[in-house]
Amino acid sequence: MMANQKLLLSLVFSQLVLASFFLDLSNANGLQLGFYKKTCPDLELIVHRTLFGYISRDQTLAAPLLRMHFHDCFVRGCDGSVLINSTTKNQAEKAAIPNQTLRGFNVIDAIKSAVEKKCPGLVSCADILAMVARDAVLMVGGPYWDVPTGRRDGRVSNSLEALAQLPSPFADITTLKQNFAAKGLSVKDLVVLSGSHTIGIGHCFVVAIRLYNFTGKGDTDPSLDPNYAAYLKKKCKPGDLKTVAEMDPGSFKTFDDHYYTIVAKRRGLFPSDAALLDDSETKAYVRLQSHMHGYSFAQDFAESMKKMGQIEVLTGKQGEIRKNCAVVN
Ligand code: HEM
Ligand SMILES: *[C@@H]1O[C@H](CO)[C@@H](O)[C@H](O)[C@H]1NC(C)=O
Ligand SMILES: *[C@@H]1O[C@H](CO)[C@@H](O)[C@H](O)[C@H]1NC(C)=O
Ligand SMILES: CC(=O)N[C@H]1CO[C@H](CO)[C@@H](O)[C@@H]1O
Repeated sequence: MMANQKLLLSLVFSQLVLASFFLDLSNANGLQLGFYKKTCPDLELIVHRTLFGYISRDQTLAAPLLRMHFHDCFVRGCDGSVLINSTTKNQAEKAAIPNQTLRGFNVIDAIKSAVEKKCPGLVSCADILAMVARDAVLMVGGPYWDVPTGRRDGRVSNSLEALAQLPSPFADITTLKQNFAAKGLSVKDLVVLSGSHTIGIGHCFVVAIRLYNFTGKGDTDPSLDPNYAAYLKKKCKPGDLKTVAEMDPGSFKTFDDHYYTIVAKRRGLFPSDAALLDDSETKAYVRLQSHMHGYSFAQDFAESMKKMGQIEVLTGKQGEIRKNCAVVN
């Protein structure tokens, strides 16, 4: 090889190393891979093992735990504020309508207790939630991603903020794009992270408006496949507060790429799922993953989750390390 070619190569290489160095720093928002490596070397193992105890008994827990991390990150950043209980003086995020269907708080508490036994006062609830969401997805067949840690727990949790900042299942594509942009997430992140709806359930009372009174005239949402609407009407009767519908019927317990086929067939459960067909970029992604059997979905999902997990995080001396995830110290 000629000397100047070598030089050129090494220049390109050092540029790449430099570029990735800066990218890592700026992307990680002050978080760090292996933040607890010295202080709590068994952390990832404790989290994984304790979680596995629950998920191996009840696979449906993976979905609400993933959703919990999303709800945490979208309100005041990923600071564990979704885990805080209301008090006589404060209506916490948990009390907000979209949170009423969250579950799995007991799992987080059990993991936190197990972690506290080994490494007292060191590991934030926000970090635990981020690792749990990752491991939960992995345990039901989804991709793995690195979770840089070092998040600190917030001291504020407010139900009105949750209501204002969490995207509504009735939102149109413009609003959804704004909701995500407000958190530094792209249109691609929106369509990729919506793929979470390949696992889990939705309550009939959320879907009912689409089925029975979409514009207040006793009508059905025309964006819904009529055959699917008929199927859902059999399942979801007006006024039913209890029944749930699988978001990916037949495989709602496993993390696969069916979501995009479902949305492409106009069988997404919520208007916010259907809305992904109303924008050229999100529509193209839905079509592509549906035709190509999700060929890049797993990798895209891992990337977008890593990004979501870094929204407005508290680091360094900010916030606190909560002793009990449900109460501010
Ligand atoms: C794009 C905006 C989004 C809207 C409007 C939305 C809305 C909803 C709604 C209304 C439910 C049903 C809750 C119930 O009735 O019990 C739900 C379930 C769920 N969502 Fe989303 N979601 C969105 C994005 C996301 C994201 C970004 C994630 C994760 C990263 C996520 C993960 C989940 C999961 C896993 C479930 C199933 C929960 C269970 O089985 O209990 N969603 N979502
Ligand atoms: C938080 O609230 C839940 C549900 O009401 C309850 O089971 C739990 O004991 C509470 N935790 C604390 C520490 O108060
Ligand atoms: C449908 O919506 C309209 C307008 O909001 C309302 O007046 C009507 O009572 C609703 N019907 C049912 C069955 O809920
Ligand atoms: C999980 C949780 O805390 N859910 C609460 C959501 O808010 C309602 C009241 O608005 C409570 O009844 C639920 O317990």
